[in-house]
Amino acid sequence: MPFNHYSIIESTLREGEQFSTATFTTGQKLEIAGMLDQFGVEMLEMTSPSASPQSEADIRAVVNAGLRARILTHIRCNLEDARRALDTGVQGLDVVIGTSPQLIQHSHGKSIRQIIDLAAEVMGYIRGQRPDIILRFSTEDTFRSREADLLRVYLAIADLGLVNRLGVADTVGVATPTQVAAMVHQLVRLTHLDIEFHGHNDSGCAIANACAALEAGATHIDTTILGIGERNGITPLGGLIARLYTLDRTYVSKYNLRLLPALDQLIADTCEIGIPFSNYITGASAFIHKAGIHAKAVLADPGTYEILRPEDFGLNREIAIGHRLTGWNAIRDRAETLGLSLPDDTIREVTRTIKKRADDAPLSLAAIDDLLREAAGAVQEQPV
Ligand code: HCA
Ligand code: CU
Repeated sequence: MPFNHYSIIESTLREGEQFSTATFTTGQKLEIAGMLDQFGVEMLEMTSPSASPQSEADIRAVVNAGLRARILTHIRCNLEDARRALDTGVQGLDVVIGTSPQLIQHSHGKSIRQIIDLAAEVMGYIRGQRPDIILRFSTEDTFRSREADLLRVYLAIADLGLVNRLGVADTVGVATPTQVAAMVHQLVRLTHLDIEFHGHNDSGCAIANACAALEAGATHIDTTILGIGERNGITPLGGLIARLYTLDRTYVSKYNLRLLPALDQLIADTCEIGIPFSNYITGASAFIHKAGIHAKAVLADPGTYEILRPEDFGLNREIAIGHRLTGWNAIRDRAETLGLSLPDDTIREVTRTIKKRADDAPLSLAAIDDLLREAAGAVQEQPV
């Protein structure tokens, strides 16, 4: 069962750094890495040391932080990048080269034959230098590459016997879950190597594609916190967790789920973006129930309208009651919370008042509490 032994390659410190408003200081990188390590992700991917002097120094700083997570860096397929990356002491190298006609033409200009020869040279060099390193080879823009080209490249690399993992990358967010499953399944069947999926979210399939990859036998999924990355980003860590949790909570029980809100907030603050209202688990309205029918059922059993339990993430549910869709069960629950025991008729009357007033504008909780207390006073004043 792939869901029982998959690993997260958390790429906030690589793909995430490519997000429009992300520029992490060394201190911020250490903080993010430390919190992700506590959360329990298995691997942290960092920007190539070839990107800038600070990028190189930051890898060394994170490598020396003594984290449990393995530290990887992400490099282009060339000897110079490989040499610099090996020098940082990382535990893994993620090597990538474009194979789609678009990238062959406009990125590196190499033929498929030349790609295979270069990759063989680079993989051989890395393995020769560090027999113990975790080595991954990935094609960039996998899903716009010709299938025959991909198979030639992947099989040639697999046959070298040098890499631990093959990566497939939906670089432009164009793949469907069916296409991802077919590609991953093919690689699992043909190579028996670990398979990684990296998916962009341009057309909204990044989480579904990651799930399809796991179902087809992928062993590693790339994520970033809040999904930050190039353009509108990749599979978000919290979204992947929500997807897997709702299949079976045990699939994510290895992670410290209560740290998720702090992780999302840290990146929202660092990148100066808000957490979207629609965000998985940590969006402001993720656990707010509103309509009277929903509120009644949730008060009886939260499982009626909640597939994720907020308390598992250190969060609370909220029942919104000051609006025209409210119901008297929710108002009664509020009265009970206030310690007021009111007859049902009175509760129904207060509910009618709230609905009427909320037709003009929603009522605050304080305003509702006042109405309930007033009603309680009136009830007490009545002769017995
Ligand atoms: C990039 C491209 C990449 C690589 C993914 C991978 C992509 O920014 O270098 O190495 O698996 O989306 O293709 O992020
Ligand atoms: Cu990417």
